Amino acid sequence: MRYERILTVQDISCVGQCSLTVALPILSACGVETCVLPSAVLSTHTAGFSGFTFRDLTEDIPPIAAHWKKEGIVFDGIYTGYLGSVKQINYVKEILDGLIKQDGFSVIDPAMADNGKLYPAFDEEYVREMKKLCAAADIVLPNITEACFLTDTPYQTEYEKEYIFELLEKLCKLGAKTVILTGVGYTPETTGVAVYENGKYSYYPHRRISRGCHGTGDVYASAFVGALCQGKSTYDAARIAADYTVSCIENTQSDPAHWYGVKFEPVLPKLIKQF
Ligand code: PXL
Repeated sequence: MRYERILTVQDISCVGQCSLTVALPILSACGVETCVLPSAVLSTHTAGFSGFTFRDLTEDIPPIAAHWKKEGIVFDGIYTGYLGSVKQINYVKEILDGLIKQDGFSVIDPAMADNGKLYPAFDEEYVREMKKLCAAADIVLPNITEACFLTDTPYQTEYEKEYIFELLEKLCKLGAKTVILTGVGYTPETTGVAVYENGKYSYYPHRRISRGCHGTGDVYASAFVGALCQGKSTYDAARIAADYTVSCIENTQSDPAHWYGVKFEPVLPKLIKQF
């Protein structure tokens, strides 16, 4: 079995089943050594809770990175999610340049928006900096809302293939090598993931579950990176992550009290079986 060392940079939302509390268990289950760089510590995530605490860890990043450099620590890949500040995005860009192996990879999930809106903590300046980070990425993994913000495209809930193509091409023009666009549905009952690699478009449709769930973007991205680290092709990793995310939502939808995230843990054996 392959054994890769990944660095994931995202926040710790202590409660809420997103970001690091999702990435760590999923990547570990995929057999990946997972090193973490927490971007911030929050009492909960910001989507639906109010009065959450937020401790920004931006200024901890340079000394942590400097220590790793001194120790000669490098990573096979980096996967970033929710980043707490504009300055932090710049620090992550420096890490991409200095701490990833020469043939290593970067997966940037520009976790900043959903359903046509930016998350509460973010503004236009944040989007501008995120564009630069995505430009430096091997793989970007936005949902449609994030893709619209990154490419200055008006957000639409209904669209044809041309609209999706335009988003994919604009994202590649930005500089990203490969784009995985999630939440792409051409019919009311389905959604899916569009993969754009070396100018080639492929699409994996899957079941759309009407109940929207928080944290599914992080579940998806973590399973995608895990599958990639197991040697799966980009398309297969995108497919495996989609099937896993759907199973997590199915495992949660009958429990209205569990509105803040998905019960991804009991479904992990299903993901591991893919490897
Ligand atoms: O799942 C994305 C995410 C991660 N981290 C924090 C969030 C969100 C989404 O709202 O608030 C803190």
